[in-house]
Parts: sequence; C-alpha cells; structure tokens
Amino acid sequence: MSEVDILGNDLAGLVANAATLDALEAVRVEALGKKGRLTALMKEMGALPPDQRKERAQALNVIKDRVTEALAARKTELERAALEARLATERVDVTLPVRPRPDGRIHPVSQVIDEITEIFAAMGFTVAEGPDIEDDFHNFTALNMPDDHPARQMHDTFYLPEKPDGSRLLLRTHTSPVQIRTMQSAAPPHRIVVPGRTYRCDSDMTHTPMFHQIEGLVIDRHGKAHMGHLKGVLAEFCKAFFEVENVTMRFRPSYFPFTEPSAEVDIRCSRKGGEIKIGEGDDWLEILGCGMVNEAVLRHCGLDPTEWQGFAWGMGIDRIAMLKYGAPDLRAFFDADLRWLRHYGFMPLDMPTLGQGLSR
Ligand code: 2U9
Repeated sequence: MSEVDILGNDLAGLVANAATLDALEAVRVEALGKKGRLTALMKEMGALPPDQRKERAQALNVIKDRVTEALAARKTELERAALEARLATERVDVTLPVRPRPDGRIHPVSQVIDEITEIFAAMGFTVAEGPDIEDDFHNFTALNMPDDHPARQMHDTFYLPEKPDGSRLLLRTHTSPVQIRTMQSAAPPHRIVVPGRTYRCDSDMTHTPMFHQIEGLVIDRHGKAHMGHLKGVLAEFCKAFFEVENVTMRFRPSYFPFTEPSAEVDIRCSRKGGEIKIGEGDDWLEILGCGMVNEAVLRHCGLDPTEWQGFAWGMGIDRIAMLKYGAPDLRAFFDADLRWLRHYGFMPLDMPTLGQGLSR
C-alpha cells in the first residue's frame, strides 16, 4: 500500500471514531488544516520530478475528496444524535399539574375605590387625581378655611419643614385640593370624582394618620347643578353601591366651610347582633357629607357665582369598606399582614372594571 493510501485509511478511521463535534473538528484540522497531514504532503509535491508529480497530485486529491465527504457525513450524524438526545431529555409532560404560583389580592380599599368610581363613571363622571403634598392655598385658603381655622393647627395637620420664605408645604387633609386644581386649570362644566390618600394627626381605634377619601364635584350653569341633582346622584350611588333597590336617605343640616348649605347623609339600616343591613330596619347609618359649593370657593377659583353653581360630597373609603365587607379593625387595613389580605382581599378576576356596567 502506498504512503498516500495509508494516510487515507488512517484519516478515514479517525473521522469514523470522532465521538463529538469538537473531536471531529480536531480531526479536520489534523487532516486539512494549515499544518495538516494531507496539506503537508501536498506542499512536498513541489520537490518531486514532474513525471511523478501528476500521479501524486491525482492520488492526493482522491484522498482529500474522500476525507472531506467523510467529515461532512460524520458531522450530519453527530448533529442528529445531539438533537435526538435533547429531544429525549427535554420532553415536556403536559399532563403534569401546574406549579403553585403565589397570587396577589386586591386590597378592600382598592376594591371599594374601583366599585365607587365605576358607579360614578356610569353617571358621566371622570376620575381626577392630584399630589399628596399640597400647599396652603389649595388645601385650606381656596376651600374657605382662613388662616385662623382650627384644622390648620400643627396638631391636626402634618407640615413639612419650613421653606426659606417661611411657607410650609403639608400632607393634604382631604382630596378637595384636586377639585380646586381642576377648576383652576379647565373651564366648567365639571363632573369629577377624586379618590386618594389623605392625612391628619389622628390615631385611635377608628382613625389612622393616613386614610382614604373619595369626593365628588359637579359644576354647571345655574339651574343645572342644584340640590335636587345632588340628591338624585347620591340616591343612585347608594342603590348601586349597597346593591339594594330602595334606600331611604336622610339629609341632616351640617356645616363645612367649603359648602353652603351643607348636610350629612344617613341611610336606613338595621343593626342585629352587630350586623348592619342596609335598606331595612329603623336605625340610621351616616355615610357621607355634602352640600352646595360655597360661593367663596367658586370665587377663589375664578368662577362667577352668578353664572355657575355646583354641589360636592365627600366620604371616607376605609369606613365604607369596613362596613361593606365586614372587616372589624381599621388599623389592620394598613398593617400589610398577608394573612389578613388573603382573608379580606379580592381575587383580581372578581374585580369589576369600568365598562362592565353595574351587574357583576
Ligand atoms: C370643593 C368644594 C366642596 C367636599 C365635601 C364633605 C362634605 C365631607 C368628610 C366625609 C368623611 C370627610 O373623610 S371624611 O372625614 N367630607 O363631609 N366633603 S362636602 O366638598 C368640596 C370639595 C371641594 C372645591
């Protein structure tokens, strides 16, 4: 056997025995690389006499073609084997049960905000929001609470450190500054509801320093936003929110600086064994405060009270949420205790969304 045939057989054996794609690449380099064994023989051909050179060239080309083909065939074989091995190990068992996944809950406060805004959205209201940190004007002055108003005192309101000009920002004590900002930035008519966090220096069984309110405001031309409209809107809200056909409401005269006249609204309920039922019984439950927007407030926002009038209301969301969903202790609302949240929270898919209407 010639030297060339021996090399051909040797290389064919190495290709056949290469067990991995890396080993096969090493064989290719050993045979055909720059310093490969076949390459070396080809280079040596130049030194042969011309009559032997042609014969040697033909023999070497035959071997080169054989080795090249063998390398390609072995490569295909190894790649297929690798794919089959992957398919065998990475098989998906679609009959396995899904892995347990920690699922969140909607906080009762968020749930109640969604329910309330959905009801007012159906009556043509939009949702407005604003900053938790406010200035004196938007939180007090514009709402007809002058400099000596008791709510402004340090022990009622959280103030930020004084600025060089002597003014102090504060944590809003109600969501009403948002209505002021709305009236300042857009022309009437307005029909908005404003949910959000509010803050007061207060902490006991029924008060937390941070709490939630939702307020509403309607401003329109004279005769188009009067006390009758206020009653109608609130009656519609109570029916939808407490899911009862008939709610008896009582408007008790009251006082708020930002409304005149002002009223507190109670609804009929029964209290048996600590359980409150709405729409029956001979007891009353206070649910919100309301009134006609004070003319002084309209003037602070640049509106002429001889042309425009409006009504507003406000209620505490946390207390309403406790009432509707039977959570006994207000402070537990903000403890971030997961066991509490799993018990009183709502599954996301149960959440009503705007546009689904009132039927759930
Ligand atoms: C503007 C004009 C008037 C909002 C109103 C109430 C009555 C009210 C309380 C309910 C329980 C606050 O959370 S609570 O303590 N609120 O009784 N709120 S009228 O009146 C406004 C608001 C903005 C421009």
